Amino acid sequence: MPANLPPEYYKLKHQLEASGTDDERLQLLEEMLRIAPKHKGTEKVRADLRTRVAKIRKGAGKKQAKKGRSYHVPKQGAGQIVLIGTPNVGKSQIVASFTNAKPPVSPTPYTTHEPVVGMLSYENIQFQLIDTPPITADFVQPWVFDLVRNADLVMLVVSLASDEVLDQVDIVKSKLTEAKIQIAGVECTSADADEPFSAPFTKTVWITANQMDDPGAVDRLEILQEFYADEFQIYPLSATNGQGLDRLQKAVYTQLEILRVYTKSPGKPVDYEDPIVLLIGSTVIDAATALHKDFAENFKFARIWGPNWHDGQPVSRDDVVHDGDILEFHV
Ligand SMILES: Nc1nc2c(ncn2[C@@H]2O[C@H](COP(=O)(O)OP(=O)(O)O)[C@@H](O)[C@H]2O)c(=O)[nH]1
Ligand SMILES: [Mg+2]
Repeated sequence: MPANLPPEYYKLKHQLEASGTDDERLQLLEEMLRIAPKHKGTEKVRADLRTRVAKIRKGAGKKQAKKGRSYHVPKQGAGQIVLIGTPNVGKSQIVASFTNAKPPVSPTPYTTHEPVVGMLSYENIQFQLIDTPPITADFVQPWVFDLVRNADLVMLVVSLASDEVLDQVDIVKSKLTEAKIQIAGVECTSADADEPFSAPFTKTVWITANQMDDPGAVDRLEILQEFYADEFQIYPLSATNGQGLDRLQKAVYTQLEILRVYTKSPGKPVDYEDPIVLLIGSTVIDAATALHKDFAENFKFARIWGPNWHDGQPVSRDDVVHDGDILEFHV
């Protein structure tokens, strides 16, 4: 027998699945119980709601319900990238397909409640990807914006399998504006914001147009580009077949303004497996510091190899290194 629950019920259900605290959940569950009509078709739904209310009440007796969460994910690897977007666009699938982490992936929306962190290998370095709960017009976990503010790069994931692809951008855009996060390159007019930005956080946000493998994807990508290519860099991707990943990774590498230098011990071969990742403009002593504090403290000189140098040329601490250079420290 169909339950015929009112639309308001589903709205609450969505909020419930994205909610962070027991207090919040309890309130939502009670409201859902209140508005769920009583008849044969809703018996199971109502029983389930009552069980969940009881469970939270029992738990609350044991431990104080947390007031609101915040998450800080310590940076690892060459850069931290946060994936955000509306429900069901494939954020979790991207992390599941391309990293070692296994966030829950599901055709049912609202399956992600916690940040899930995975490392994406690109050549011999790694980027840190963070999966987040969905952003909707009605609700977003406030801590998602903490992750955004801390990130080196933000991917606004949309789905090319959906006709709502433009709305998927709009919703996230307006939520970022509400959170006073300015998107780099996107003009924030006062009509977007309820008040002028005092100290805006400016973030680079790229559109990752996922589900490129969908039969309607090419047409939708064209529409997306027509509307948003001026404001965003757009990267088509398929989380299921990997199409577009290589181009995206190369772009990330360039965007992060990083370089790799390699090290060798005197008389030994170069270690190409484990580069030192530095920001463009870094010096020999920055490389030594990144390697080990002893190398920096006891630094006498280094020899360097690379297209900008004579083979094995001695360099001093303040010389600027280039991508692909090889360093041999003498301490
Ligand atoms: N065909 C196809 N399906 C995808 C792709 N990415 C995600 N999906 C599917 O879309 C659904 C929602 O994915 P999920 O990662 O859970 O979405 P999220 O809510 O944004 O985290 C799942 O059934 C995925 O398997 C893709 O690139 N191609
Ligand atoms: Mg998810």
